[in-house]
Amino acid sequence: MAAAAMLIEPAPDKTLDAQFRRDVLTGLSQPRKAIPARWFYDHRGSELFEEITALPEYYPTRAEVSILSQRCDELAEAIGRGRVVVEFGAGSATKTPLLIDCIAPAAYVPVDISGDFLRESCAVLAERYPNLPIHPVEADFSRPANIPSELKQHSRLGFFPGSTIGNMDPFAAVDLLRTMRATLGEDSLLLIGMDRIKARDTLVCAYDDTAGVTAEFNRNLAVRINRELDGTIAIEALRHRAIWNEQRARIEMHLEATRDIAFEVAGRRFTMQAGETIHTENSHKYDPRSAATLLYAGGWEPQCTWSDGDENFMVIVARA
Ligand code: AVJ
Repeated sequence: MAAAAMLIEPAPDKTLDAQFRRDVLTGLSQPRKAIPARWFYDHRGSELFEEITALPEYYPTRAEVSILSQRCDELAEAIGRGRVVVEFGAGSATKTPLLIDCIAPAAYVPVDISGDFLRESCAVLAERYPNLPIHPVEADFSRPANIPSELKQHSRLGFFPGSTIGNMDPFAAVDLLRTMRATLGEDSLLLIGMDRIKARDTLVCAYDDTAGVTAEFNRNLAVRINRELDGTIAIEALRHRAIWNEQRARIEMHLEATRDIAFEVAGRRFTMQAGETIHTENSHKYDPRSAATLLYAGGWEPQCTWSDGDENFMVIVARA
């Protein structure tokens, strides 16, 4: 049975390094250069993202934390106690405890592709919650994952905070929501954070801060390519751009060449003309209706939606 199941599974994951190389080379070979946003998060990139969350212009983290802390009673009522929390992405030290404190879960299952991030966040939580069973799963959460079988008798709550869903275009987001439903199973709930559509200036400033941290975060992708893939990209010739795409309701980040440049990556040669960009991130924004439509399409029925006082951000509980 196990052997037969293995035969029909897709080829095992290539190593992360090989995936990075493939995504960068493919992305730089397209007529419109683009690299998936997941590759921002090397060690330095994760540090820079932490810094971003504390910037005055970057409202999403503060807004989400304020919802989770101020709506604890309502969250507990909507979710109930004793569920198994399955967090997609290794938990953040600030958000996960807010959830655990209000719903007293039966166990905590962080799913993350990076064993390092997993170990780190498990260690922090184990210290804080010595009686909470923690079952880390090292896996790509965009594929169906197996929840440890000893937890099967509990219903589950998927936890997907931070507006991470915003990095996906709606097609991929619906795919991911359906995969989460398959991972979580019958009777499950999903607690998801989504960033709201708002004034263009507020959005652009959140992704183009005056301290230049987001610019460094964006350029760090090129630094990583140079280091890990033998790249020769002239970092100082790349300018950070944050653009509001009104039609698609998303912030786009790009690295724009300020002059004609040529470089190598992994032995291959690429050129950029002045003004040409590498598209490095999409951050889709939703209003309550478009959020609900996305969730329905992904197999989830919204039950409750909460926003912060400024209506910057939404936290939604949906049921399978
Ligand atoms: C982690 C994807 C939610 O889109 O706001 C922050 C990443 N990029 N500043 C976002 C990010 C630039 C962030 N997410």
